[in-house]
Amino acid sequence: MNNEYGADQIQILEGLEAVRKIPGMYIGNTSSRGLHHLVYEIVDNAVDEALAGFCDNIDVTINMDNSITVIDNGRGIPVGINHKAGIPAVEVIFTILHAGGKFGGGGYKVSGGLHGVGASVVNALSSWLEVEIYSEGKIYKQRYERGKVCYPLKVIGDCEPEKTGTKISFMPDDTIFEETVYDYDILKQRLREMAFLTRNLKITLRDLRPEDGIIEKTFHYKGGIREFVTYLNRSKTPLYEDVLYFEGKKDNVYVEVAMQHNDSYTESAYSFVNNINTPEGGTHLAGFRNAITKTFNDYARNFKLLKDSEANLSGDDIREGLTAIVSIKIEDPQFEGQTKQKLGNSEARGAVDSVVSEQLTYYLEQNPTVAKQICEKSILAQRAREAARKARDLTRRKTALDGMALPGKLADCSDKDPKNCEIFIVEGDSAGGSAKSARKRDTQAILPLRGKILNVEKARLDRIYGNEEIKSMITAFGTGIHEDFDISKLRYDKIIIMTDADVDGAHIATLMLTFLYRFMPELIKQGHVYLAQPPLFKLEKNKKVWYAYSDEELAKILDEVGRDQNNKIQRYKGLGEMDSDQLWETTMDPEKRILLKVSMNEEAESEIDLTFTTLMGDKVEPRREFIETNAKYAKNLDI
Ligand code: 28G
Repeated sequence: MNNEYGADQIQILEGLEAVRKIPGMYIGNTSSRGLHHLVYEIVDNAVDEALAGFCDNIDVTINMDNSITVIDNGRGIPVGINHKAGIPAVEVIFTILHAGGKFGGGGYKVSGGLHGVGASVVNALSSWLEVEIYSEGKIYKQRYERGKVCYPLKVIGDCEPEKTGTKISFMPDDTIFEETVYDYDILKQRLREMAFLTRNLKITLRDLRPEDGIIEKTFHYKGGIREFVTYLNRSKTPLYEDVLYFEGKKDNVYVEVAMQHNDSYTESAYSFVNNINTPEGGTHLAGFRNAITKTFNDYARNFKLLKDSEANLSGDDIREGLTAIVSIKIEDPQFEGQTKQKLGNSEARGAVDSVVSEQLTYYLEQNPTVAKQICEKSILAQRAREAARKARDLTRRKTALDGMALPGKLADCSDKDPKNCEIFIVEGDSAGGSAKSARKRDTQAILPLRGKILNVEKARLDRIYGNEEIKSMITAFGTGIHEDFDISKLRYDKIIIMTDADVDGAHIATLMLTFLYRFMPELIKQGHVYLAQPPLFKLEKNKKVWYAYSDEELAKILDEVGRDQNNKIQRYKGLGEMDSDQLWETTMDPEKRILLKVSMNEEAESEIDLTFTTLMGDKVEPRREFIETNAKYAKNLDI
C-alpha cells in the first residue's frame, strides 16, 4: 500500500464503518425510505452543480439489477490531488464522512435530503459504487466496495474535450437495507419536484426493469415553480389566469414565491428551503402568510372593498382556495421541531415578508381585476367562516351542557377503553342494520351513514358544519377537528370504513377519506383509519363455503375444488346482500377479516397519496397475495 494511505486512511475507514453500523443516523432508516434517500443524496449533488450554473441535465436510471446510475453534465467532480488528504478530491468525497462541502454556486449550503450527508454515506451503504468523471478529454474511474477503495483513481479512456460531467452507479447493500427494490413512482414524484424547484434543469428518469419495455419520463420546466403551481391546480379551476410570481433577495436569503387561487375552499401551500420540503412550514411560510394577509387587507381598505365598519379579512379567508409555493435558498438553515422539518431562521421571515409585500402590492395595483376577484372570494370566505363559527359555538355549548351528545344513529360499544374499541362507518341504513346485529357489542360500534357524504373539497365550512353525516362522525370520534383536534380524546382505536365492493362504494370511501384527511389528518398519520374488505363472491359446494375477495381468488379456489355443476357461486353486489352472520364472518370478525390500513406518503407531500398497507386477523396468511392486489386497486382511489 502507498504511504500516503497512512494514519488518515485508518480514520477514513472508521468514518464509513460508523455509517454502516448506525445507518439510521445518516439516512433516517433502512426501509424503503432510506433506500430511496440514497438516490436523492446523489441527485442533490448534481442539482447543486446545476444551481452553481454548470449543469442543465441529469439522468437517473434504475438498472435491471436494481442498481442506480446517475449522470450529470456538470464540471465533473475534481480529480486533482487534495493536499490535505494527499489523495484525489473525488476519493476524499467518497471515502471521508461529511467531505465534499456541499455548497452550491451562490455559497448556499444546499444540504439536500434528510440530513444532507452526501456521497460518502451512499458509498458506505452500497455493496459497490463506481464513479466516472469526464474532464479535459479524459475519462477517470474509481470503484469502491462497501465504502472501500478497490483501486486508485485511473484513466480508462478519452472523450471529446467539450464533454464534462459525472456518472455514478451504485448498488444498495442488501445486508443493510430491508428493502432493495426501487419504486419508480416514488423516485418520479421527488425528481419532478426537484425539476420544478430548479427552473431549466432537465431531469430524466428511466426504468430498465419492466419486461414489456423501458419506461422513461423527462421533467423540464422552464417556468420553475410557476409551472409547479399550474401543475398543482391542474384538476381545479383557477380563479384567474395569471400565476403570480415574486422573486428577490434580502439579508442573503433568496426568495421565490408562486401563487394562484382556484375555486375550491382548501389551501395548498408548500414550502421549501434549499429544495428540501418543510411540511411543518416555519419562518419562511410565516413571512409569506403575514405578507399576503397585510397586503390584501390594505388593498381591500384602500379600494373600499371592505367597509370601515367591517372586520379585517383573516389569513384563512385570504388563503381559501390558494395554491402556493414558497421556495427559499439560505446559507445556514436551522431546522426545528420534533421532526426537524420546520425552518427556524428569523431572517427568512423578514425576507419573504418584504419581497412578497412589495411585489404583491405592485401586482395588485397593476391588475385590479384579479385583485378584486381575490378580495371578493376572501370576503365570501369571511362570511361563511362567521356563519360556521356560530354553528360550531352552538354545538360546543351543547356538548358542554349535555356531556357527550352522541349521535342517535350510533350503536356504541359498551367497553369504555378506546384501545379495545373500533367503529365501523357503514354505507346505508340496511347494511348498518346487519352490521348492528353482527357486531361484538362490547368492542365494536356501528355508525350507519345515509348515502353519499358531502364532498368537503367542494363545500364551504358553513355547509360542512351543517351536514348531519359529518356532524355524527365528529361527535362519535370525540377528537374534535382542526385546531380543536385532540387525539387523546379519540374514542376508538380503529376507524373502519365499510362500503360496498363496487365503484359507488369506492367513491364513498374516497369522500370519507377526503374528509378525514382535511379535518383530522392525524388520525390517518397515526394509523387509526382502515378500510374493510368485504368479499366479492361466495362459493358453496357440498355443504362447504368459501369466500373470495377478488376474481383471481375465486379462480384459484375453483382450481382447487374443481369446476362442476355442484358449485353454487353468488356474487355480492353490496353489503346488504349478506346476512349478519356472513357479514360477521367475512368482514367484521377480527380473527378472520382483512383490513387495509390507510397511510400517507409524506415524502412527496405535494402529491398527497394515500396508500394502503395490509393488516389482517390471525390465520389468514395465505390471503396475502390477494390483499396486495386489492391494495393496488385501492391505491387508485387516490385522494
Ligand atoms: C452524477 C451524480 C452526482 C458533481 C461536481 C463538480 C464539482 C464539485 C461536484 O466540487 C468540491 C467544494 C466546494 C468547490 C467544483 C468541479 C468546482 C470545480 C466542481 C455529482 C469544490 C466538489 N469543478 N459535480 N463537486 N467543491 N456532481 N453528480 O455529484 O468548492 S459533485
